[in-house]
Amino acid sequence: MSKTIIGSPLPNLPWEDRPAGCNDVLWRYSNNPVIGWNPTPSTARVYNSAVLPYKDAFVGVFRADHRNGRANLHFGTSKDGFTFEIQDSVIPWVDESGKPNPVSYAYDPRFSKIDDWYYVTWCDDMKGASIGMGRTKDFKTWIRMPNPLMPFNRNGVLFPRKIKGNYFLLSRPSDSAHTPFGDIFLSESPDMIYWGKHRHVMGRGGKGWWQGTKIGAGPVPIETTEGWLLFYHGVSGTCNGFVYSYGAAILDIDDPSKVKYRCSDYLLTPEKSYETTGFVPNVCFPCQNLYDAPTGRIAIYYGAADTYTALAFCQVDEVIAYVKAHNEAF
Ligand code: BMA
Repeated sequence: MSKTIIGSPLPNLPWEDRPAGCNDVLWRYSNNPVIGWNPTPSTARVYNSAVLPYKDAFVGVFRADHRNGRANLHFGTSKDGFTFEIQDSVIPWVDESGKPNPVSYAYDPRFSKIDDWYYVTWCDDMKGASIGMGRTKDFKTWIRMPNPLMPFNRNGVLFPRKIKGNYFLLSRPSDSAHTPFGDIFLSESPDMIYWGKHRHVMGRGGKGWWQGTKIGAGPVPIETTEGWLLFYHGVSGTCNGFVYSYGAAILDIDDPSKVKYRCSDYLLTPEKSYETTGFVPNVCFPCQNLYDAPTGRIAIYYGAADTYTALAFCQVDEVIAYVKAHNEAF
């Protein structure tokens, strides 16, 4: 048992114990990838996707690259968190009056439940890459909200509850292309419409090179007794292109712009063939985690090689101990 995660039980969390002989903090699911090439008639690749518990099963918002190469979001369901029924049509966004309000493209969704609403954030087209935001209560009516931040920006990630009365959003200001820079910033809002009090949280760089080019928030942060546990991706610029790994940091519970601990080493880097080979090689891109608070078990969904959806597992106390033991302040 563990009392570290402040949250609900999820006894049906998709899970596999650490394999014998493995000493890594994070370990991969032995049947990865969980989603492969051409998963629905209209989609070539589904990856960088987000799954949440719903009743005694799961719901998800999936990044789907269509056969014309353009990305959009599809809704899907799962009984066990390992196998998915993904709709072949895109999420039909409407405005507050119910009028269709489609996106021109959408990718890298994060999915969070705050009070009675399920919120989606994604990379949206607002005359260039920006943060999109929308919400639903029933996975049938999807209400597109105003873009919270100006372009260019990506990796918008909401905190799962208000902090001192305000909503909080992490983001990564960028450029309109494949951004060769990028730090994580924080904004807050009283109503999910007006966002301000922008501040810097974490910069790229440090002693390790895995996060030397840019970083971006991954899944919705997990509330723990040590602070917000944030998994985030870090990018290294090699002579053969970008390499995406992911690591973790712990942010102050009342003021998440303060980094308490940040791990100098990655927790997972492209090693397996489904991570090193695909549409874009050498990419591990986490977008969502699920957890079971009483046992401290965490499952992380990550995109692999911009082609596959994969799963990794860890235990919260081990991750926190590792992050503290490898803390690097910068
Ligand atoms: C980023 C995003 C991600 C993608 C990654 C690696 O800029 O576009 O969707 O996984 O690049 O290609």
